[in-house]
Amino acid sequence: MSQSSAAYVEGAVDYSTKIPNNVGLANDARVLKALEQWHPGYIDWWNTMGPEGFQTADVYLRTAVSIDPKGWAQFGYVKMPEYRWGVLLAPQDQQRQVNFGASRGEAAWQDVPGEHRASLRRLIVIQGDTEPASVEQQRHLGKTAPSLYDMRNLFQINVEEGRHLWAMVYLLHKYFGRDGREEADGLLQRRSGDPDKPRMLGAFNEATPDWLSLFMFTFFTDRDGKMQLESLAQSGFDPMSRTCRFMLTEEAHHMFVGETGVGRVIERTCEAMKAAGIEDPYDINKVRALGVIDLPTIQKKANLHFSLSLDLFGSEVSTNAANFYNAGLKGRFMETKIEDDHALTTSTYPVLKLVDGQIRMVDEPALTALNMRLRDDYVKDCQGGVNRWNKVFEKYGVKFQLTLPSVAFNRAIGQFGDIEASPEGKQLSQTEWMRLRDQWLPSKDDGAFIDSLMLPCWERGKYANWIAPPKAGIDSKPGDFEYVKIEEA
Ligand code: BYC
Repeated sequence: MSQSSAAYVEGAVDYSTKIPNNVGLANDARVLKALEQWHPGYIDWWNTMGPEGFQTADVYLRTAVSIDPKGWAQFGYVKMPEYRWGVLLAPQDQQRQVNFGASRGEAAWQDVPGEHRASLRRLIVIQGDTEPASVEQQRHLGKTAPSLYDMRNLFQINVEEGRHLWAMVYLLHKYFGRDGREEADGLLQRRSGDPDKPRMLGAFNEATPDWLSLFMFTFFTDRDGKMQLESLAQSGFDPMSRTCRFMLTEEAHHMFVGETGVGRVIERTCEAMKAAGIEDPYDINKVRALGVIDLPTIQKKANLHFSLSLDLFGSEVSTNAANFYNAGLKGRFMETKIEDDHALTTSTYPVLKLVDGQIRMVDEPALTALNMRLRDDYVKDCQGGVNRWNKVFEKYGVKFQLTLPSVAFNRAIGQFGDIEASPEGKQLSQTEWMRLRDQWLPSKDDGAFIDSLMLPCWERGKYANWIAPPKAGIDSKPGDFEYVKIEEA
């Protein structure tokens, strides 16, 4: 595992440098020095903005030790500030080409084409900005963790988001000279929710006030991360593609935490309702009296996080997206599996638009409709998860189904950014919206109720009353495994 730079081989991770990597940093003095100079600022950011109150606790974390599909995860106790954040790229394919856009068929670029420099830098900075933002959003959640298992999963996600920041910062330092250095510094300066220096994208300035929000965020917003990374993994700029491909392997666990987290909340509520003989899921007071989260409130949280995440796809019709595609920088989900000309100069794509005040499907040039297409792929992916949640209701015989609201509901960006609509997609006046809003989105009271349940449950093998235990432990560990050693914190 650990090896000297002389023995550096593609795929293996070199732990001899301060920054573990599989990109030969030991032989790249300029970039190594730049990253070593950036490192203290990062650690400072982690110590002040990372998980609050647990920086000295031993946490059972996985660390990437090789990019080999079987061997990349090694589990062990680590204090988070000592986690080995590394620069890890998926293996290079010498035959890889630019697979779409005007340069289709050229050998994939190992350096940044001059004419695409500004666009590429912007894509990298936006991607990079989301990673520390999510750590900032989640920093206070450790204190109310419903179990050591959940706490460990939160911290695993946090350190990996930190690593994803490293991944983007490596690209900036390696390929963008002085501008790259400035952008890398900027990534440590912006702060989620700070009105003076906010993070770049809307959803990353929202609060993550409780654990149900965390699970919804990792289901819906990390899934946007998956779609965006899949599209960037198609990039003709090969280092970007390789970076994103490796990030995707980690992203899968984050979405697992979200999907199973919400699933476990649903399971526990259904179980408690059954035991108490409550048949009506809308009898909210009775359900809440059991100390579990009522199902309509779970729906409201899903409405909120789904709509915030849809905004992350940008405008349905976007010349930015067309330019990124034409330039070979950002492709479609599963680009190489799609059978068409991969140029999109003549085809069209159906886009939901607001036409004369009505929500209608309109054919638009496929090139400018790429954000819409990616969003459609995303909605399908979300629906799959919602269907799996709905199976839990069937299992318990509870008459309730979760649904995804209309894409026009609660939007700030794109076609529906300036209108109000119900979850069914019916347009509403401002007054109607203000009157009905709390039926569809978490109200202050809902927030206060959920907050009242957020009490720490840190006994080994125990879970807070509002959430069911997981089906299996992490790394096949037994139910009472001490995932975080709190007494050392
Ligand atoms: N908030 O043509 P438009 C993740 C801006 S999540 C604020 O509509 P475009 C993760 C846009 O920047 C994935 N501003 O959209 C998940 C542009 O500004 P300029 C993150 C927004 O550019 C969980 C203007 O509006 N990665 O990894 O086609 C935890 C007009 O833009 C928003 C990426 O997003 C917004 N929501 O698409 C941790 C991939 N939306 O240029 C991590 C990289 C748009 O006029 N980013 N604007 O100043 C992109 O591909 C694109 O920039 C976007 C926007 C998809 C975000």
